[in-house]
Amino acid sequence: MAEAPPRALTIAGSDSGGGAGLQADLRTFFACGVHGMTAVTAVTVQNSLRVSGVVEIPAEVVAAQIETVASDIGVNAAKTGMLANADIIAAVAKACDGVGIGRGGRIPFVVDPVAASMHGDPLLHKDALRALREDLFPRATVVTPNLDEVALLTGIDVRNGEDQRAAAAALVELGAAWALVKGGHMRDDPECVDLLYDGVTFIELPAERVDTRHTHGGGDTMASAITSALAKGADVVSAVRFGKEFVTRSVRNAYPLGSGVGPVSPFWRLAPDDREQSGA
Ligand code: PXL
Repeated sequence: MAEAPPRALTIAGSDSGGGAGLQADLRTFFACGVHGMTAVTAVTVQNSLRVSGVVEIPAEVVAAQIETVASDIGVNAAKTGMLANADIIAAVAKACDGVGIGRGGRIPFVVDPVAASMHGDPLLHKDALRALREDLFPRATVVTPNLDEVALLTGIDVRNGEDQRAAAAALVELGAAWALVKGGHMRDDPECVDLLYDGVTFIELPAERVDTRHTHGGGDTMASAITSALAKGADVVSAVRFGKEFVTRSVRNAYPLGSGVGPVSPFWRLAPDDREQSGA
């Protein structure tokens, strides 16, 4: 009998197209050798072109999923994705406190503040941004916004490295232990530089910009790779470096699907060709 691997929990929405959301999270957990568990927050009706429907799960059912897996199976690290509304966010904060997830407890907590799909379809009610800032950021080991989310959360429109530092500082000010401001959306930059900050030290994480339009689930994959590394006991800086490397390889192995945007592939280790030989 094999030994049980570390366990990671994603608190996130379902993407029926299998590209992003909890499907991307689970793929990444398993690709990283971690057992993946889910607290489902919403079911999206979605393909490669658009999100055409959303059903939100009752907040108490989201909380019950967290409590039920934590009390029996145990959680070594957790992450959030789509949280949909303020009631769910409040219930997640309370349930996480109860089982020791987040800064008040001993279980690392990655908060990926998902607000919209890459097509701009909303995945979070506008009035829930405040709950995200006030209920979740102070509990976060690390927050992982992209630049659109940074603008919504801090009002800072990041166009260069200086803005990126100001945004990271604002996010730490909101209570996150670490902020990772992802630079992937600064499109005129030939590199894709992410910035990690803990209130003391700025750490720049550069990577090549991969030329593809198939990046569906990229943010989820990175946050899940970070969560996997934390579940295995890595410190935050090593976990984020691992996540950056992992997502760059996953984007390099993204594939077309449907007639819209295809998903990144966390299974790049199984890539059928030798694209992996050429890079990082
Ligand atoms: O990639 C962000 C994301 C998270 N969760 C769900 C999504 C998406 C993007 O489309 O659909 C359910």
